[in-house]
Order: sequence, then structure tokens, then C-alpha cells
Amino acid sequence: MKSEYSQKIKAQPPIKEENITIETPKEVAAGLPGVIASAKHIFGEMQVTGGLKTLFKVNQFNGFDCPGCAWPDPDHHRSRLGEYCENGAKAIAEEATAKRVNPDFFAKYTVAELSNYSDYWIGKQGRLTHPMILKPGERHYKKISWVEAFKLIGKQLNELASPNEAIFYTSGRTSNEAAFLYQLFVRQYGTNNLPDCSNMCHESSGVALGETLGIGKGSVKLEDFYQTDLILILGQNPGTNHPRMLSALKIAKEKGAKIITINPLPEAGLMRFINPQQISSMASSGTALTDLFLQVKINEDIALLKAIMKLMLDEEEQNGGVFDHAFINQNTVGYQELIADLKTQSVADLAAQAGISLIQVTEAAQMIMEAKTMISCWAMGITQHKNGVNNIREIVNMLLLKGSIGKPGAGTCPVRGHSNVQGDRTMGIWEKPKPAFLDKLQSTFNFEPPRANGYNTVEAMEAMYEGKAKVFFAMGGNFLSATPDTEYTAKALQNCELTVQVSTKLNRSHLVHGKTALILPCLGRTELDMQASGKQFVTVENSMGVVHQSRGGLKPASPFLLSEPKIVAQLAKATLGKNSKTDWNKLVDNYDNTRDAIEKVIPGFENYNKRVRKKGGFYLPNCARDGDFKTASGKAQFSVNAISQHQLQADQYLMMTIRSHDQFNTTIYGLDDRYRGIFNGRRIVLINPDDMEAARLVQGDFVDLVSTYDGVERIAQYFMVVPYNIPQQCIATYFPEANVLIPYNQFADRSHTPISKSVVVRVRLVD
Ligand SMILES: Nc1nc2c(c(=O)[nH]1)N[C@H]1C(S)=C(S)[C@@H](COP(=O)(O)OP(=O)(O)OC[C@H]3O[C@@H](n4cnc5c(=O)[nH]c(N)nc54)[C@H](O)[C@@H]3O)O[C@H]1N2
Ligand SMILES: Nc1nc2c(c(=O)[nH]1)N[C@H]1C(S)=C(S)[C@@H](COP(=O)(O)OP(=O)(O)OC[C@H]3O[C@@H](n4cnc5c(=O)[nH]c(N)nc54)[C@H](O)[C@@H]3O)O[C@H]1N2
Ligand SMILES: [Mo]
Repeated sequence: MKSEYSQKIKAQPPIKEENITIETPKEVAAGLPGVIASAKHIFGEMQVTGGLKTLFKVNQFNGFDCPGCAWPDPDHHRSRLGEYCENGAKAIAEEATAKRVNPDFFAKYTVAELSNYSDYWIGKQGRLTHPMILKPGERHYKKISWVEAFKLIGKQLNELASPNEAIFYTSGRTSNEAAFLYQLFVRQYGTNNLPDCSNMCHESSGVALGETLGIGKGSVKLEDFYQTDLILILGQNPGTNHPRMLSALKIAKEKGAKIITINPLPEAGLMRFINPQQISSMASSGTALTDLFLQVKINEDIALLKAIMKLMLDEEEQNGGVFDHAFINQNTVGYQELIADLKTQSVADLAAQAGISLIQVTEAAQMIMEAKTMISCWAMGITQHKNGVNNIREIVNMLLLKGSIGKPGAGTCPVRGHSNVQGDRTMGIWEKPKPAFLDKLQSTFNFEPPRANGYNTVEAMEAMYEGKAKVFFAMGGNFLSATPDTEYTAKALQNCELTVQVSTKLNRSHLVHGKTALILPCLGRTELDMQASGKQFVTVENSMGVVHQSRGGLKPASPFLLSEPKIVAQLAKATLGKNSKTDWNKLVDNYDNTRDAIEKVIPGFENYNKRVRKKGGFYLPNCARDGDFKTASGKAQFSVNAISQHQLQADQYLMMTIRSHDQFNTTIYGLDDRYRGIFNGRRIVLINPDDMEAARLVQGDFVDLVSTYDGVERIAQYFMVVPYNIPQQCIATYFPEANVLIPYNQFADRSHTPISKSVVVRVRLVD
């Protein structure tokens, strides 16, 4: 039985927001409103001079890597204004805030009280300052020393019946150095239970690209954008989530590239863009970016791509010259099967299923046939579906038909989210490590690494829920709110004996916790990192495989913070003691020593310390970029992918959970979604006006959203209806508020990525 007190803890409180206002959505992104918005956040959170000085350091050669996203910086030139963007500025303001969550704060509020506030309010309380503990049965977090905290975790870990009863999660801001040490500790402890945010993000890309092209990463460099004829952008909203990408698209356009955008929403940034870093362009109405907008229905990208490819095949058969046969013959397998499948398809049926007119499909096919080189970019609109892996394989089919891979101006561009999510995987944060990697760890560090696969994110949730896992340790992130099925995850975490969160800021995962809970506060990217040998820098890998330095300069938010590498080293010593033959102190006294160790284990890091000190860093090897496909067959792989099979009833909708302009994942910067014209609230649902009429809904109505999977009803309360330009029977809500609706056991085949972009729901009017 749960006590009356513990029932008051809320995993996601359904707060009714009465003051939401709606305006016409914008068509242009950034420009002056972007600069003003970022200034508001910088000056609201940080002291003025500190704010400006910090901004000028963003993504400079001697500065820190912007924690905002993983879009790369130009190799040779950096804007003197700072390579920043509005949302990067918000991310920095959020970390460099002057506000503090200290022991007095925790004395003032019980954990249950805190859990009843919104994510926005929780995040705005400021930076964590001290290690804190919540003991069994207590209501307030209290101060604990670092030594005691490590001792407690070590003891608990050593008491488990098996190391596989512990789970070690990672979010994607963790540096290469911290990530490498973390996985080393976890494997010396004895498990591969290393789920990460990538499992919920680009895992589908990793799986699909690995299968088809032999490397789970994208193949293009930034300069490819400036040499290409055509850029296809699917399921991505760069105006909000990768604003610096818009600058690259603008240059690409100026050099003659065309852009096709495939998205259920006409996202402002992709339509028109004004560069906020160029004063001269600020007065204009901006550059039109998208040449052809295909407003696809949610999760019908395969149908659309197939329709386009079928038209291309028809032209190839009649007049030839469409497909790159030299490339196909030399470098690929599976062409015949793909063609045989396309021949069975009807363009009209496919186009209808995708919700796109034949005229537009034809226009798209024409543009693609005319292009000599082509890049495809995508993000969460493609990966977070049951058939997320197949979506990406279909994108690869298109590129392979054109021979558009492994040459300048061509290739794959899965645009990563977290600023070092790609680097973390390179460092071995993976529940399914390759034998070659483990062999190297074994020979370098003289221990026997575990060989069995560990839990991914969804499996980790299940293991905790079922009581198979008892300790949950998170290196960053916000597991409770980021994962699907919030109530299920809450129970999973509450089942644990111990939950530990290494964090910079307060979040909901501190408030829905195991029997004992610890908060370990760490340094952020922007802060000075002093170790025994002096000032340190860390390194990260961006979305295009460039490894470079990140050097924080700000005074740490509190004297009690430790860096992530230091936390791992202390934890390893407290847990492994003499069982570890590794000199953990040496590795963290000077991060060069960690980098030397990385060089010994991971290919591509030769002369790491030297090369990473060069301006702009270095590129990791990338076989697909070189046209060398390291797949099972040794060739690039065509594949046949089935179209989606959603059979919605008249009152059902397919829901995508997306990001507003004022959030970074579960960190809510503000309550506005400026480009979409939504202000002062987040519990909204975007619906097609015709669907509204059919369902007798009007703007401003409050509805409950209900999903039913396996006979279980999940309800998200009080969402305000907003008429929007979105295909019929498709709706959109924001993550994380709508995560309560996503069943934990619905995920992409083979990648296990939750179906965050295609959840079947009903809409129920609230009386
Ligand atoms: N400011 C800011 N920056 C961020 C983040 C943030 O939260 N805030 N998050 C970071 C992270 S971790 C990530 S992974 C990225 C996320 O970057 P995005 O993937 O751009 O983020 P989402 O808001 O999830 O947007 C998904 C887009 O896909 C479209 N979409 C949804 N379903 C479909 C579909 O079935 N087909 C097609 N073609 N399109 C579809 C939606 O309309 C939306 O435009 O951004 C990173 N950068
Ligand atoms: N419904 C739905 N769910 C989704 C998604 C979706 O589109 N829809 N997107 C998914 C995606 S793409 C992702 S990547 C995940 C994100 O999942 P996570 O990475 O787990 O979540 P974040 O919100 O990015 O984590 C924010 C927290 O990280 C901590 N933090 C920030 N900086 C640092 C740092 O430098 N060090 C440490 N140790 N901690 C830090 C802060 O305490 C902050 O509260 O969510 C996924 N969940
Ligand atoms: Mo992500």
C-alpha cells in the first residue's frame, strides 16, 4: 500500500492552463525577434556582462561547445558575433543562471510539493549546489558529503546479487572523457546495462545505416551542403531544434541548391529564414528556403518515397538516364528486389496514402531526377515510429538509386540532437558493445569485460518495473520525463532500492525516486574545470564526426560541484576498490591521460591529444563517406520496406509529440512556441480545422487525450484545442506532457525507439 504522502507525488501533474493565447503561425524564422528572444533569456537568467562575454565564447575555437545541439561549426571560419543561435543562447542561459537550488531550498519544499509544480517551474529554480540525499521514508532531501555519497552507492552496488541488477543511463551532453571513463567503470563493475538517450532518439538511424551502409553515422560534411544540387529534409524542424543549420541551408541555396521539405507541418524556419548573425540581412523579408513542401501525413514517408521512386523508375524504363547504374552495379546489392517491388506499386495509391497530390509527387520526382547530387537530412519525425528503421532504409534506397553517397555534395545526414550523443556512442556508451571494442578494453585495462548485451532504455524500464533491476544511476538527463509511459516509468523508478542522478539542474527524475535517492551536482559545459594538474578541457563529437575541444570558463555555480569524470573516478574507487587495476586518479588528474587511454582502445583517435589541440579538431574516419561500405555483404544494401498500415477509426488520430520553440527536451525554457503562434502554455493539441468541425470542437475547448493499447487506457488531461494547418486525422502535442499516452511496449522494430511520433489517440471533450 502506498502511503497518503507518497500518493501526492506526481509523475506529470495535469495542470490546467487557462491563459493560453493563439496567433497566426509565423512563416519566417529568426531575424530580429530571435535576437530579442535570446537577449530576454540571457539577461533574465545571467548577470549582463557575464551573459555577453559567455555568448561570444560559444563555438569559438577557444571556447566551449554549445550545449544546444550537435549541428557542426564551420571548419575554418567562425562568426565573430559568436556562432550562437537563439536556442543555443537559451541553453546557455539555462546553465549559467544566477539562481540556485541549495539545501535551504530542499528544506523549504517536500519532494511531493515540488512534484506538483510544472516542469517549467522546476527547471527555473536554478542550479543544484550540493550533493543531496533522500533517505527511505523521508520527505525532504538533505545534504550529504561526497565521500558518504560515494560510499553509499558503492555499498549498494556491491550488495546486489548480480551487477546486472544495476542500470547506468547516459544523456547526450556527457563529454567523451566522462563517457569513456563511465563505460569503463560500468564494465569493470560487470554489466553492459548502459542505456542512453540515443535509444529514444537516433537509434533507428544507427540501425538502418549500419545495415545498409556499414556505419551507424551520417556521411556528409558541412561543405557538402555547399556543393549539392538538392537537399531533402524529412521529419525535422531545424528552425527550432538546429537553428544554425538554417545558415548552412541559406548558403546552399545561394550556391544553387534546391530544397524539398517533407513534414506534416509547414515549419517556419524551413519556409523562410533571416540570419540573426548578419545585421545586413535583418531588414529583408528573408531567404525562402524550401522550394517544394510536401505536407505528408504522419508516418507515411515510405509511401511518399515509394511513389517518387516509382515515377523515377517509369522514366528510367522509358528514356533511361535516371539511375546511376555504374554506381549501382559496382557498389550495391538488392537492386533487382527493390525494382521488382516498385513495379507492384501504384503511384496513385501511394500518393493518396501519403496525402500528397500527384502533381506534387511528380514535381518532387522531377527535381530529384534533375539533381546530380543530393543530401538527405532527417531527425525525429522519421526515427520515432514502429517502422523508424525502415523509414531510413527507404531514404537510403533513394540515395543509392542516384549514386548519391560517398562523393562530394551527396550523402546521409541524420541530424543529431544532444551535443555529444554521437561521441558518447563512439566512446562505448552502448548496451550492445561490439566484441572488437570489448577485446581492446580487455587488453588495455587488464580485466574481463561482460560479454552479454545489456538493457536498452525500454528494457531498463521493464527490468525496474518487474524488480529485476534495483539500482538506477543516471549520468545526466531526465529519465522519468524523457521516456514513454510516464506513470509506468514512475513505478519502475519507485521500485528501485536506490536512484542516483548526476545533474546540473533540478528535474522530475529527482522527485519520483527509489527508496533512497541521491542527487550529485556536476559542472556544466560553460564552467571552469580544475583538476590536480590544472585547468582541463573536454572533447566532443558533432553530428558530422568532427572531434573538438570544449573549454568552459565561468566560475562554477557552487564550490561543491565535481566534474563528471571526477564523479566517475570517485565512484569507481568506492565501488571497485582493489578489484580495479586502473589508476583512476591518474586518469582524471589530467584528462590528457584519459584521452591517451581512449586512443589505445578506439580506432580513429591516433594522436588524440595533439590533433584535438589543432584549431577546429579533426574528422573521425567514415567508411560511407569514402564510398567503402562495411556491411555484411561488403556493398551498400538496397532494401524492400513495407508501407505503414495504420487503420484509424473515424474518431481516432495519429499523434506526434514534438518540441516547442521554448524547450530543450524536458527542460522548459519558456511557455511560448513563437513560430507556431502559441503563447503562455504547453498543454495544447494541434488539430486540422475540418477534423475539429467533424468532432464539434472549437478553438479553446479543453479535451482529454486517450490512448488504448492492449486494453489499457492512458489519459492526458486538459489539452487546449488549437486549429492548425496539419493533415486530417493527424494531431500534434508537446513532449514531455503527452508522454503519459505512449505505451512502454510500443517501439520501432529492431531499434527499440519508442513510437513518440505515431501514437493512436482519441479526443474527449472535457465538460
Ligand atoms: N531548441 C532545441 N534544440 C534541440 C532540442 C530541443 O528540445 N530544443 N532537442 C535536441 C534533440 S535531443 C533532438 S533529437 C533534436 C530533435 O529535432 P527534431 O527532430 O526537429 O524535433 P521534433 O520537435 O521532435 O520534430 C520533429 C519534426 O518532425 C515532424 N514529423 C513528425 N512526424 C513525422 C512524420 O511521420 N514524417 C515526417 N516527414 N515528419 C514528421 C514534425 O512535424 C516536426 O517538424 O533537436 C535537438 N535540438
Ligand atoms: N514523447 C517524446 N519523448 C521523447 C522525445 C520526443 O520527441 N517525444 N525525444 C526523445 C529524445 S530525441 C531524447 S534525446 C530524449 C532526451 O532525454 P534526456 O537526455 O534524458 O533528457 P533531457 O531533457 O535532455 O535532460 C535534461 C537534464 O539533464 C541535466 N543536464 C543538463 N546538462 C547537463 C550536464 O552537462 N551534465 C549532467 N550530468 N546533466 C546535465 C539537467 O539536470 C536536465 O534536467 O527524450 C526522448 N523523449
Ligand atoms: Mo534526441
